[in-house]
Amino acid sequence: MENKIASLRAKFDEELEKIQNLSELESIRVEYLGKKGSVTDLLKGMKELSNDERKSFGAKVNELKGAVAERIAEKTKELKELEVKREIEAMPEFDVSLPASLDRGSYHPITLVQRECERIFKSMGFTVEDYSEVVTDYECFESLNIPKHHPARDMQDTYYLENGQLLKSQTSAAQNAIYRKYKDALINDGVPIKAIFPGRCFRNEATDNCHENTFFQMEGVMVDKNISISNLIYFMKTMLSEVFRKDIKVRLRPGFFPFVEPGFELDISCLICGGEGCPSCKHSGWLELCPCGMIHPEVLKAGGIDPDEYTGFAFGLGLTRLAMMKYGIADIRDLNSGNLKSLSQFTDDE
Ligand code: FA5
Repeated sequence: MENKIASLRAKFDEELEKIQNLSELESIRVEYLGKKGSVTDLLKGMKELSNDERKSFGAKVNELKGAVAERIAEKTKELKELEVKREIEAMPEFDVSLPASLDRGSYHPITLVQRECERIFKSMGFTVEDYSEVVTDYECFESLNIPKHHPARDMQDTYYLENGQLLKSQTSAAQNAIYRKYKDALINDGVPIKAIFPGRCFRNEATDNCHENTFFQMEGVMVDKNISISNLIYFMKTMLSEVFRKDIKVRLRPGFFPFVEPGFELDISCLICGGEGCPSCKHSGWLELCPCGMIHPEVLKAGGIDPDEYTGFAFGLGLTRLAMMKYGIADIRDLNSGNLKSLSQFTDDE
């Protein structure tokens, strides 16, 4: 019996020596250590042995099993290192001194308008903030004066996660955190809060030419002593004239959002049809672009700011719709299409 062990070990060593790659190694592993493998087979002959012989033979078979497994592990490591080496050797030479390829990528139209808006607001003293896409119910609704079961929640068909959090349905979800971040500088040092926060929003919407389920907004807030609607209108006008660099028709009408009072809808005359009416503006000639208003006292309070002392405005610019209007894209769904042929034709005109 012991001869069998020795000759199996010798056979294994000889075969292992010839192995060239990991798949051959796996075959040999199964051949020796698998359920029906040669090492396991050795145990079958044990029935004919005496108790003592069986004990010592069993121990030797186990020893062989361990040694075979160890050699296979060593060989695996060796072959993996060899594969990496071969891959590196097969890589084409890379010359860092060569000029860059002329076939350059391009920015997405939404990135272009986002950057443009950021540039405009930064030049007017606003900071640009980043915010999470997964937020709490408090951030997205309660801190914005929308308690649980408030009918205003139905205005946005929100995606809830199993843990109770949700995919941000509006960039307003960042307002509370911004007030908390800057309130001490406002109260103690008199530094006005001036911030914009662009971000991706998600709503379970039926899509059409001007509605997507995933789209970008850019929120803006300004809080200080004596901020009024005139300040709001000034910043909105400046932003639109800088983005479009031509005269565009806008209208301001009353709008309801629980987090502003008074609230407005700022619409833009559709630039796809020139205001005649088309699928991009739902045949109304106008496109809702940037709702806004004076921040509700309850929202300031939730942010740790005294509404008797401070006032402010907030707006929620539809960045994706702005990209549509700026670049004459008639269907909002093209922006999420990933179609490089249509998306790569816009360039940064700076
Ligand atoms: C809001 O989301 C408010 N949070 C905006 C706001 C902020 C109001 C601060 C007052 C003060 P609304 O649901 O209307 O409001 O969305 C704002 C803008 O986002 C719309 O005017 C539109 O331009 C854009 N928008 C909304 N839903 C979609 C959608 N499904 N697809 C593309 N753009 C959308």
